[in-house]
Amino acid sequence: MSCRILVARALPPQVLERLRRHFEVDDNPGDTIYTPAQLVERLRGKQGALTTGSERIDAALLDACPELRVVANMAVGFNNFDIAACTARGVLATNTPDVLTETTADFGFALMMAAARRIAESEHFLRRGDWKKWSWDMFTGSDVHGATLGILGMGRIGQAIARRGALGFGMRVIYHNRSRLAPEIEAPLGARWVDKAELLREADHLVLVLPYSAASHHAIGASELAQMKATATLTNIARGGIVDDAALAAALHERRIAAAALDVFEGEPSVHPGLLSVSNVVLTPHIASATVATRVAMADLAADNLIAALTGGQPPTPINPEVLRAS
Ligand code: 8YV
Repeated sequence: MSCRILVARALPPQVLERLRRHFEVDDNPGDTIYTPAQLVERLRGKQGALTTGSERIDAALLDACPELRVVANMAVGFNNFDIAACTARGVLATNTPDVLTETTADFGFALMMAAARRIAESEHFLRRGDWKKWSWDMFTGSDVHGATLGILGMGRIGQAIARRGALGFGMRVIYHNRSRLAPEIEAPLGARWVDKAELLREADHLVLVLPYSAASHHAIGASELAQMKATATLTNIARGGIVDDAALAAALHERRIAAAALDVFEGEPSVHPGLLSVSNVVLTPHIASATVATRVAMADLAADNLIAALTGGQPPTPINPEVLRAS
């Protein structure tokens, strides 16, 4: 008998079709966001789940759904999973690294450029009908080429952004990460590891690409913003909660930094009202990985993980592979 799975959100139809060839699929064509209680209800009696960042998999849910054997997140980030709780119960968790790296880096770079060159702000000005004349200082921003690119979190996506900056725009790359990159990765980028204080002090354009955890909560708050240059920009494509959005709104309002660009927010899809009311911030609705090709690749990889895990294969991208070794 085939396994039963829940596909918690709407998916590209061809991927759903592929899953139906292997499993009894409970899907969500209306793309409703389930409450935690609804999610438990739908997961009861299922062996697998395909989730997105919107579904929380925690100890209480796992205890209420003891048949669950694999949770496949369609995201590289997995702060919506309690991995220790999964591992303790022998539940395999998987994510979708690599397939979104370049697409997400493209978007991070685009956001950084939009903040530096005031693209969204000037577009709003034009649409409002406020453009009456040219003037020398109209929407003057700061250069990207030749500037210092600061990267906080130098994993796959951070390195892809560094490549764009160093090789495409002649930027000087500095980064801060728990661990230093191998010299053979640093050298072609001219990338230099610095401590966090130097990163904040030196970066002309600071991009956040670190995973969210209790340790990275409010990694950028009022005191970090105060250490940045008044001309600097801040771009967050990592996770809401890494930036203290209230502190950032205040800093932008008082022009303590020049501009910001945010794709992720604390408590999204709600956005701090202070961010909505300042002009020097570019705001996008968590779309850094949103190209058709990449979203299909992410869904396919999540499906590959589910299919392998529930049909005796080797899941390609496990987060807690120790569960596989133990079984
Ligand atoms: C997803 C992301 O779109 O992969 C991630 O970690 O943040 C995005 O690519 C989002 O998490 C939905 O699953």
